[in-house]
Amino acid sequence: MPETFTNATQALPLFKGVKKVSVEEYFTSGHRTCQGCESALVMRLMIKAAGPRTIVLGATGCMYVANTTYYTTPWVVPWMHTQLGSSGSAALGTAAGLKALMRKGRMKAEPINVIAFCGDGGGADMGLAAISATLTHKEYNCLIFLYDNESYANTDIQVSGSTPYGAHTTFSPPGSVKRILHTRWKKNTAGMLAAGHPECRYVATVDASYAVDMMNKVRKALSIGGPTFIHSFDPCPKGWDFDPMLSHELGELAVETGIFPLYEVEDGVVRHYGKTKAIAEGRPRRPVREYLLKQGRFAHFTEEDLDYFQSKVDEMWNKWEIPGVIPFWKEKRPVVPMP
Ligand SMILES: Cc1ncc(C[n+]2csc(CCOP(=O)(O)OP(=O)(O)O)c2C)c(N)n1
Ligand code: SF4
Repeated sequence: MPETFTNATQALPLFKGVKKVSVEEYFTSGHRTCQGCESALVMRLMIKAAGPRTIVLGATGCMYVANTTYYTTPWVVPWMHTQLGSSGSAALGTAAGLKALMRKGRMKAEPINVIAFCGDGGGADMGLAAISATLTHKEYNCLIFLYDNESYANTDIQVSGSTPYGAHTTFSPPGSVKRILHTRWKKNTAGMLAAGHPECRYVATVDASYAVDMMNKVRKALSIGGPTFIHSFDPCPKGWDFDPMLSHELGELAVETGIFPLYEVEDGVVRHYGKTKAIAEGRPRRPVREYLLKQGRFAHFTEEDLDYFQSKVDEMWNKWEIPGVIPFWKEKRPVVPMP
């Protein structure tokens, strides 16, 4: 009688400080991402946190294309490409396939981590329906990891639902008639998925500038059981037009200005983390201009545009039902006029 596989997960205790992080690498040399690409660091930390008994599935995008040049790959673990909008279905299908094979005794019963990653185009836009469906299937263990470089970067930086207001992309170049072509506010993907999937036990946001926090959230997501979701914030030197040496600093500034809050929602309980926690408890945020003006994609911003951006971030912290996480208002919402 084959051993019956249950929903057991690997025991992945949290790293207590950077000195306790494992030295093994499972995303190594052999990729050709741009210098300073934070998404490549995110891949490296994600799989370092997960460990060797992990299958990684990657939707089309920079982290597929730049990581699988003909006959080379930096992945040391089993890795498979999946279609641009399919990270959710690939995660669920792989988790279900493993479970069936183990139930039938066709492979040794052991908990194997399944991670499917996608970019913001693949996850926050095109693959949102499949991610949503996967987060309702609590009988399968898998993590969907959205790395957010705030554009469809691989096809030359087009606007996505995650692109910030006013950014210069190939679809929204500033011009003399219209200075701001992209006038939509960025989607709140992690908040939306956390609020809308009552049986998903874990949703978190991460930023590789806070590497230990990031790796520990990956470990939590993989060990809690059921489908989970993580959203990372990834400075992209090519798409955002900044000196590659600033990637880490921009990751910090996004958190310190309150633009990208670090939090987790575990079994319905929201916890802010690190500097985001301090902000939620009243610490002043740094002005958004310190973050925006370091990037060429906002070089056309006037004082009015900077004020508008600041006012929208202020709303997140002063008016949202759960600051930085869930954007409902208790009173009728005044419309802030765009410049
Ligand atoms: C269905 C489909 N439409 C379009 C493409 C072309 N395409 C390949 S990569 C890509 C960009 C993906 O953007 P994102 O998911 O944000 O990842 P990034 O490239 O930014 O890492 C696009 C549009 C495709 N591969 N499949
Ligand atoms: S375009 Fe951006 S996300 Fe893509 S490899 Fe270059 S830095 Fe990384």
